[in-house]
Amino acid sequence: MASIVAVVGATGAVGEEMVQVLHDRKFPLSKLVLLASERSAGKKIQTAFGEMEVELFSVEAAQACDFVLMAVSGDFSKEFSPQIIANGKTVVIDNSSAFRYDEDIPLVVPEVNPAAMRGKLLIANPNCTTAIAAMALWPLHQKFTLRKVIMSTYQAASGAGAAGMIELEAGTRKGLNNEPVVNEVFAHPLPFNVIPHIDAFQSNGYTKEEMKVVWETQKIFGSKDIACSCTCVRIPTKRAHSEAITIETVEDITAEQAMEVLRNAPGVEVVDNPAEKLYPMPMTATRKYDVEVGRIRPSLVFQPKGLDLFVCGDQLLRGAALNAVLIAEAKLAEA
Ligand code: 11C
Repeated sequence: MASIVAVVGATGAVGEEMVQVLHDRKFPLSKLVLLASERSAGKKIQTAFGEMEVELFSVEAAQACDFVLMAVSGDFSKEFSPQIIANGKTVVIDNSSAFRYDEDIPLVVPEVNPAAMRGKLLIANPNCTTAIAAMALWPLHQKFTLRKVIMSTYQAASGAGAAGMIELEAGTRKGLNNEPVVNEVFAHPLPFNVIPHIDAFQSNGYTKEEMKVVWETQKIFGSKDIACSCTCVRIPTKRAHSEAITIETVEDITAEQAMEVLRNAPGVEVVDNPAEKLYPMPMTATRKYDVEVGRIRPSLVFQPKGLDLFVCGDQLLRGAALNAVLIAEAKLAEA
């Protein structure tokens, strides 16, 4: 059945991709509405559906839709998402972290825990870093049971939105011209640098981005028994996040077994042929729906119950817009 869908925040990097993914996946739309605050309302933007005018957000306008994809701040979502679903029918899929840790709000990667959103109207989309890792880790967890996950990330500028990508590009040009590189979005200049600081530092010394990986992996996988630890680092790439992951498993695991499982996993592309210089890279993972997984090898620490692997996924797609649209598709199938 065709649906009325609203994208709130359609002028941002994630909102723009949501519109593109709805188009590319031929989501059954009877109408698409782009909603935004006063700052963007009235703007005409080019989309895959042609030129569209951004309309002013109101709860009533959102409630006239079957699905509302929220690509806005957590504060905005916190205020308005509960008001929208109060009509008892509109499904809100929220890309912010506003509701991710509420016990009764499902946090969903559709390939992992679709049952969690059955009958629910407000669904949280995970942090991009978590969603990308989950694609590789879930199939391995199902077969070998994860005991520990230790992750270091190499995160692209797009995680900070369009402004982050612009700051990286402009700063790189300035750096090449030996001009001073200014930083407003990132904690330090990002070009020619790496920054081990994403989101706010917490009292335990980890950043919020790092703790999101811990909290969200445990919630999505439905297991507090998986011990996770993460170091999140911003690097000067544009829009695909990379993750070096070490796992310890309950069952014995070999690289060949893991590769076999991952080759059959939805949303995963195994790219692992070092002899041919084939492994996951942001350059090849960018604009792909599937997450690239490679460098799969026995952990030198946890062998025979552990592996090291490298994962790359498009932050704006798998980490945000694609996941949100897949949630909407799964809700449609539920109806
Ligand atoms: C980053 N992962 O790379 C963040 C962006 O919780 O949805 C997404 C933040 C979130 O900066």
